[in-house]
Amino acid sequence: MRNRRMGRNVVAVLAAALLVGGAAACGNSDTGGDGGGNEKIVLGFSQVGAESGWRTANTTSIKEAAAEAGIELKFDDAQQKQENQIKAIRNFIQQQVDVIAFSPVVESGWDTVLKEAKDAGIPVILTDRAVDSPDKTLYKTFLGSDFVKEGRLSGEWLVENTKDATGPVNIVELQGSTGSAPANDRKEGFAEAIAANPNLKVIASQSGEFTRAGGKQVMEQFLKANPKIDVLFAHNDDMGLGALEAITAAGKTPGKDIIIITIDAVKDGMQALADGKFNFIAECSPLLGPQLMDLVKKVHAGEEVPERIETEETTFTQEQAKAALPSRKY
Ligand code: GYE
Repeated sequence: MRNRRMGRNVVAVLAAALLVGGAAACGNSDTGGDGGGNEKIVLGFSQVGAESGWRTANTTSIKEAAAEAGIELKFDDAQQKQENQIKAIRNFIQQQVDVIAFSPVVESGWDTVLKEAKDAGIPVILTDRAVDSPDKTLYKTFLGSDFVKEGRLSGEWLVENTKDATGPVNIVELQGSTGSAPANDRKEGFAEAIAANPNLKVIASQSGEFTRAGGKQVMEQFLKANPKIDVLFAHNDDMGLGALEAITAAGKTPGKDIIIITIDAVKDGMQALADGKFNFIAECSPLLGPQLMDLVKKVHAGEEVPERIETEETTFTQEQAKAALPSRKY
């Protein structure tokens, strides 16, 4: 539900953004130009952190695309903390950047700071993760994946590949960061899909914070507490990769004794899939930079943009991973 609650842009906001955005661009001019359109657009971007391979690839994509597009990027790493993101956004407002973009670490609690940006006439673009604010005029658009779909595709693959099971299939789930859109939505989509087969049961589900260390540690606990684990569903590759260590240390063979499904399809995850240690990955593309810069230019120019822009993605089996690996960019 969450990702689809996008509202319409309001003309008044657009007009305000145009006016103030234009003024801010003059103020930030690095050319000392005369308003003839030579000024660089200044983008303030607040990143979640550096918790995963996905995040690293996303940061690189944003930095490269900004340079390519001639956009001046003020980049802030929030180290997984909402308070740091709020601080960064307030700084951007104070510096009168032209556009603010951010990937919200959690879904809730953004209304106040987004209202401050709106009052300052600075347009905001959500990238990668959504917020649950009921007021859709607080941001211009949301660029990112359909996380519910990623969870559903993962669950559907499992339903298809366990249809001959005669008894219970015990699933453990490594959730992403608590309260984040991808953790909430992937859980929801997966649960929806596996409901098709009553044999499939999630017997334990806990956050591994989207990190390898978190995935390893929580998987160790899962293995200690549950003698029969048939499937691991990890909300990202990194947690799955961490879990591999715990599974091997417990004397089990990943990909055989325990079926492993993950999300992202970063290189290390794809390698594990090609090596037969993972069984299925639903892709989530981190390469949002070029599309984001395009949107930044458009909202800065006061153009209408779609309220929701969905990233295109696919899924991979072991065979497909072998074929795709050599040309994988991240
Ligand atoms: O799947 C995970 C990262 O928000 C889509 O965050 C992103 C998620 C990604 O840490 O690896």
